[in-house]
Amino acid sequence: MAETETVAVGVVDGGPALGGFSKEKLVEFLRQMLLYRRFEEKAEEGYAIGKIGGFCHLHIGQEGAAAGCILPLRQDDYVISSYRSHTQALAKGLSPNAIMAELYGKASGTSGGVGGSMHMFGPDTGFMGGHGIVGGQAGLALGMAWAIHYRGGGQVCVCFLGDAAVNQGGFHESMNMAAIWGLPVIFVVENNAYGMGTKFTRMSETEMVQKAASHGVPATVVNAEDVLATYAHFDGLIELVRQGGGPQFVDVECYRFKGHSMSDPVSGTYRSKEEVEEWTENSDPIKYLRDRMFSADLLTGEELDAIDQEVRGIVDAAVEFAEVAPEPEVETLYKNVYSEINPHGRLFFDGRGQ
Ligand SMILES: Cc1ncc(C[n+]2csc(CCOP(=O)(O)OP(=O)(O)O)c2C)c(N)n1
Ligand SMILES: [Mg+2]
Repeated sequence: MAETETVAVGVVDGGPALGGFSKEKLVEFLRQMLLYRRFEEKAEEGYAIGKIGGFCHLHIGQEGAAAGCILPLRQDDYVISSYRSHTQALAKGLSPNAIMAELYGKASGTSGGVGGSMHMFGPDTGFMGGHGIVGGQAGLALGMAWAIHYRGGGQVCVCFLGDAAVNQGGFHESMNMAAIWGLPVIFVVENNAYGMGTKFTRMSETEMVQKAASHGVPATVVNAEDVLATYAHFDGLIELVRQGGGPQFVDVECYRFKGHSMSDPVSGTYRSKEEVEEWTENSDPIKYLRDRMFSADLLTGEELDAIDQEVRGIVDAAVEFAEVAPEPEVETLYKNVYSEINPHGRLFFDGRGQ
């Protein structure tokens, strides 16, 4: 269960509330997380029946991190992430249709169907990928934070990383430079305790928050099972960073309910079936919020069903969209691989075998 107990029932703007959030806001959190869950379930199904190929890493169980860290952001703020990022893309405002079409490898996908599950992109919404190299996005986040600083504008860059990324060199170089330049970036570790089949405690002699200490970056911990605490925490941090407070590091505790990827079993030699069952039963961010809303009389069973039906409809429509979307043209195989202009100003791939 979430350890952060910030929730209290009260009144906000004349209406009933939980943890200082209005009923409307609470319903939005629940709706968002249910959308992520139903979307991932459809992705899982699509993969199982061979409609989706390649790699596919699901975010089921970690929805509180996507909602709590991203929903407080502005549209023009940036988010960058790892390969486990379908739901973060949804949270930042990418269309479910385009994300599903990308999973299906279709031309209407976020990356024209050539990126697949690991490479969702939506520059218009500030979602800057979807990156397959563990920790690789840290350096890119640093660059984006530098661009924000250079251009002005008060944006913030949130960089999601897995717990295995904090032992990568590029992560530490990025933290160091962000600190000395005071850049507007929040490094967020979605700490699900495992990097594939290796437990974090087996690959690190120090606690997660200590990773930031040598760089002088303030570090905090929040439990993403409690989306309200996570949202409140990030709302405050984002404002601090936006006002020029410099970088932050957050250890966001969560648990992955599914296997590392669709090709891995849910549990294996590295974690027991009982462990997964325990977390799935007792630390589900959706159940946690739902139950709190039920006990505060802020949600009825009928309301919950209606929200669930609505998001299921969105996801079903995304699948239908992806099913009929066109395949990418064969020529797109050559796009975005090398720069299209050579030093002589001519296209590399102009059919003349240069
Ligand atoms: C530089 C690099 N090394 C190894 C891999 C292979 N690899 C893919 S995912 C992964 C584990 C990453 O775990 P974590 O960062 O905790 O993220 P999670 O999968 O838990 O979200 C590894 C080692 C890689 N993609 N990039
Ligand atoms: Mg991990």
